[in-house]
Amino acid sequence: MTDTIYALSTAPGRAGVAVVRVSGPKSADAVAALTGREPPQPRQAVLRRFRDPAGGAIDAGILLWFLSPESFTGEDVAEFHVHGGRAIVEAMLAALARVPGLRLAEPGEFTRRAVEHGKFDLTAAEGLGDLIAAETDAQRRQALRQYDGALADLYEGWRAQLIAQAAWVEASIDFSDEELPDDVFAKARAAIGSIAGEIARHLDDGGRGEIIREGLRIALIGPPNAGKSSLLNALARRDVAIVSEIPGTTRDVIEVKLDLGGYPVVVADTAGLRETGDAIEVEGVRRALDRARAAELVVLVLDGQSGTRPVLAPDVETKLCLTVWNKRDLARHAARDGEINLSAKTGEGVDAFVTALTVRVGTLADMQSESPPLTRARHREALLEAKVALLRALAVPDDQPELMAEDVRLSLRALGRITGHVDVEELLDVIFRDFCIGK
Ligand SMILES: Nc1nc2c(ncn2[C@@H]2O[C@H](COP(=O)(O)OP(=O)(O)OP(=O)(O)O)[C@@H](O)[C@H]2O)c(=O)[nH]1
Ligand SMILES: [Mg+2]
Repeated sequence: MTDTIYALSTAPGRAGVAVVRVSGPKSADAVAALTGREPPQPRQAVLRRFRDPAGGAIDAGILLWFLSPESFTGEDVAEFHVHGGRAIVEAMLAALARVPGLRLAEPGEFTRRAVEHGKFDLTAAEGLGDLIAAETDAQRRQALRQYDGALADLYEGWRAQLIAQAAWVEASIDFSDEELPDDVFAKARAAIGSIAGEIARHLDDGGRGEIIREGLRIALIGPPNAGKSSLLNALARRDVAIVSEIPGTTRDVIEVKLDLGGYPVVVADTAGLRETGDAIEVEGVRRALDRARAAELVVLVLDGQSGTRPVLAPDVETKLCLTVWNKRDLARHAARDGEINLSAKTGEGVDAFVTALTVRVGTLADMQSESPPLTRARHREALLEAKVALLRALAVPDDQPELMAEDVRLSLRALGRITGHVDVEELLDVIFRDFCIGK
């Protein structure tokens, strides 16, 4: 029999309310032990006094009862909403520990049970994790979409189409041409080709989903003393990096996480680019260039007073999204179209810079896009595997349908791994059913 588990579901510490959740077949026992009564009507909040079965009142609060399968985990679930004090929560957990058959949940165990009971798939579970971790609006929207099943629908949709095609390929192994409709094999091949194309396009989305999950990396680069550290401080609205009139002040890469119009970004200040004999500064310049190459976007910060622009390496130049001329309070540079004059010191022009940067970040992240983006390396790996298997299947000659069937099956497995629905039994059942319809 499954264990009955319990845990504090809200963040630990002082709060108005804390929720202690119990899930499993003995949840009703837990309610009886702590309230001395039967569970109330499902999904109806009731006020109850909670006490320790070993004696003594703990608190008064709200009790919610969910009857299997209509609960988060799919099991019987009790929720105790108590006042959010440390001692109250401790006493509730101690009281539950005394109920026979109950144990403390492991991290993620409630969600895992929800997946096991088919409440949602793995991608939705991951979406839920991301939703709880979301710090910006774009992250929240993306996570909610995934929790709502957008990725599961996409991947399961491909899987369903492939299962249908696999059935036709299998049929062409076992039956002669006369017994099958015309062009079965050619049609299956075309359909498999179009799914492979869709997967390839999905993979080739510039990593926008991962960017939103993990934050888009922006590197501030430029010559020494141009004001990169000053600009980072202006963006962060605090003194993160050391600013001085001595060229070559910044050596290490300094990163600040920011919310740019709802998009999560990590802005990096770097060492000023120049030829130098100072070994530490040389290392700083190397790190600056590495950071620029690793970034999605590069901002070139120049001194408007000097008006000079360094030549960038081609691989850095391609990442360049904005050029800013700093020290506008001292000199206004005749900027080219799209370039920005600003003063990191007075703040003049910084808002315009932030707006321009936000537009570029938004374009990269492209939240308006119709199809949901790939969000995790785990999905990327499995999709790549599925794509490679499908491309192999397409290369199989017409007279070897067994080989094609095998590759389609491998791609199905890879797709099924993403949602957690790898199930050969199911696959065989469906193939058989589809096959009968086909005949
Ligand atoms: N007048 C004026 N001075 C500025 C402005 N921005 C930066 N400075 C000054 O320029 C000098 C260099 O600024 P930093 O921000 O340290 O320049 P940096 O690009 O980080 O320099 P390195 O770390 O050496 O590469 C400092 O003395 C700043 O006070 C500005 O907008 N106007
Ligand atoms: Mg600096």
